[in-house]
Amino acid sequence: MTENQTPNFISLDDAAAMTEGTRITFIPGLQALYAEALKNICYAKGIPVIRALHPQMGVDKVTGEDRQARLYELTSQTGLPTMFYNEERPRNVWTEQLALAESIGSAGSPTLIPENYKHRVDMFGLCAITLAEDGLVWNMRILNDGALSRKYGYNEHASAAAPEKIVEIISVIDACLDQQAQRGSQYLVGDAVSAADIYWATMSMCITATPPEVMPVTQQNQGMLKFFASNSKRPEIAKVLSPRILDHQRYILTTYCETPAVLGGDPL
Ligand SMILES: N[C@@H](CCC(=O)N[C@@H](CS)C(=O)NCC(=O)O)C(=O)O
Repeated sequence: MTENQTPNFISLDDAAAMTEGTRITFIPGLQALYAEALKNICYAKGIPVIRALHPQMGVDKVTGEDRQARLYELTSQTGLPTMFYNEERPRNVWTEQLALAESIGSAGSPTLIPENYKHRVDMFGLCAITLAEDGLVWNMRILNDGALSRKYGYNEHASAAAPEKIVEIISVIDACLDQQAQRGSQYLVGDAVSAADIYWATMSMCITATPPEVMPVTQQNQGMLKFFASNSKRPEIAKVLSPRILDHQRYILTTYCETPAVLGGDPL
């Protein structure tokens, strides 16, 4: 995509009705992390993505209808992103989305799920502490009270425990990168890029201040960017955010992902 091109978003109904291609739901202008990461996975795999509009939580002001009713009807859930491929069932969970991306990727694209099973154990373990229940994003999401965090188990006790869990996860990743550097690898697993690198580099933007040459500022994401940057300044997090973590994030995003990120929405 060239610099000035704004991406086109089709409707959810159109995406569901199509019988060919890879369609993924997004919120224009917002790097919703699971959607952003899947976009990066598809980019690394050379998969052309058709963007569709993800309906937002809440009720339509005019009709009073649940804005996600159609999404629920189509996918039996409402999480962002959902992924359609050809006429197959929609995929809503990162493990299924990753497996699909791996299988439909372009010839010559990197293998993101390592063939070596020991490496695969490491790769899925690192992804799980990043994306799965009680992982990095999960805990970041319950730092504050709100409609979304309530959906993910926010309560005072869980929220108070979240920062230490985030710190522990960052420390695991940092130790892994350190060990790998000593073996001469700049990747989280083995000697090549894997899904762990792409998911971590993308999702860890929730605890870093990411510059606009990597993540452009839009009307839709400015609040989120401020929140992410403020997380990076929490003393307990700042202490474990090593240059190694930041260098790896920058290297993966600028080498394997589309940077600056293409978001649509209203750039500032
Ligand atoms: N279901 C996805 C995670 C996506 C996700 O948690 N999305 C959140 C936003 S960060 C969402 O849209 N939640 C609203 C909902 O599930 O209704 C997965 O497990 O791979």
